[in-house]
Amino acid sequence: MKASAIAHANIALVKYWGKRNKEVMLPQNGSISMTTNDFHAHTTVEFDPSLQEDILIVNDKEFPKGMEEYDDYVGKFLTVARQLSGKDLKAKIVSKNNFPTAAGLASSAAGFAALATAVNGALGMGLDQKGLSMLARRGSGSATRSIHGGFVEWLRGENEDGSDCFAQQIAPPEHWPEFRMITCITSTKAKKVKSRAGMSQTLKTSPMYKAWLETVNQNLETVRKGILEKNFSLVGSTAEENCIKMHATMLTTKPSIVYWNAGTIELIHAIHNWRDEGLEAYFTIDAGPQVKIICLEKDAEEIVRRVKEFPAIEDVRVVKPGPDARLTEEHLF
Ligand code: 2P0
Repeated sequence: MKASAIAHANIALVKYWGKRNKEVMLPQNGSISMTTNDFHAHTTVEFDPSLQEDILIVNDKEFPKGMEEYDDYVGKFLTVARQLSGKDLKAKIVSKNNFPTAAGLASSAAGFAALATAVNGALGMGLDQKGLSMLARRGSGSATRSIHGGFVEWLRGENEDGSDCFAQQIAPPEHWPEFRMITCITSTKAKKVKSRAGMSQTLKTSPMYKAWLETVNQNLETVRKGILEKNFSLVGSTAEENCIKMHATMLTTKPSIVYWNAGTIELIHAIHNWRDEGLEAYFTIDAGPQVKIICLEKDAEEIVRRVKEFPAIEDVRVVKPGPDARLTEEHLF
């Protein structure tokens, strides 16, 4: 009843921002992402009849009952896993990320994809990737996509029970190995507004949210087609447009949500200028200040060189399409 798994963070090209059902974790719209080859969570879980309470340790820090990380995330997730498996046992969970947590780098995506994969192994639930993506979704929406490697679409679905709301791979990593995202870390501080609270407030108060929903399906279609045809300009430009639209809904939320910092804005201008000069790069930004520059392998080195000239940039990591979530024999305890 012990298993370990590794899952990689994903970066969305068409974003998820808003739920239509908070209980079952259903999104207002579909989304598309690239699973990275680098940023990952490594998680070990053991279900143990002798445990009185769940134990959760992330990056060497314990999160007991009463803390948001346990109560609103892992505790709720374990309740779902226990219902599905029919095994009412307490668990010890130890997880480590190789990237900054809560800084707009989708740590919950990698974390819950790894946890769902490990729980499935530990409890012998026998879920396939579709089932795993639905289980991961109950922990965090974006985790749905990290079950698959490569380029992935999380389907919105129509059913209220979430039975048609899961992720599927558009293309494996080998399909487009030249695709790159350059993650530019402008701050490693935890963000002020967590995604979950932020998206809920946006849905309630942003006058732009309706326009977001009206145009997102077109973006999904374009990016899906662009990935299959390996049309870099189409994917990059649509991803950038989609990101700006999502941030427009955040900025117009009441009270306003501004995830960007000065370094973020500096890079946006720089990327626009580089493009005018013929260096083809686009950006995408999530619920945090980091800028992910979308480019092809041939331009990555030059872009990294330019990014490093900005004093505001604390770290630069280049990622490419990465693998599926998977079990590992390497246990953390
Ligand atoms: C995304 N983000 O598609 C978007 C872009 C942030 C901005 O998915 O409440 O941490 O756990 O479902 O998955 C962040 O949302 O939120 C996210 P919950 P999650 O990557």
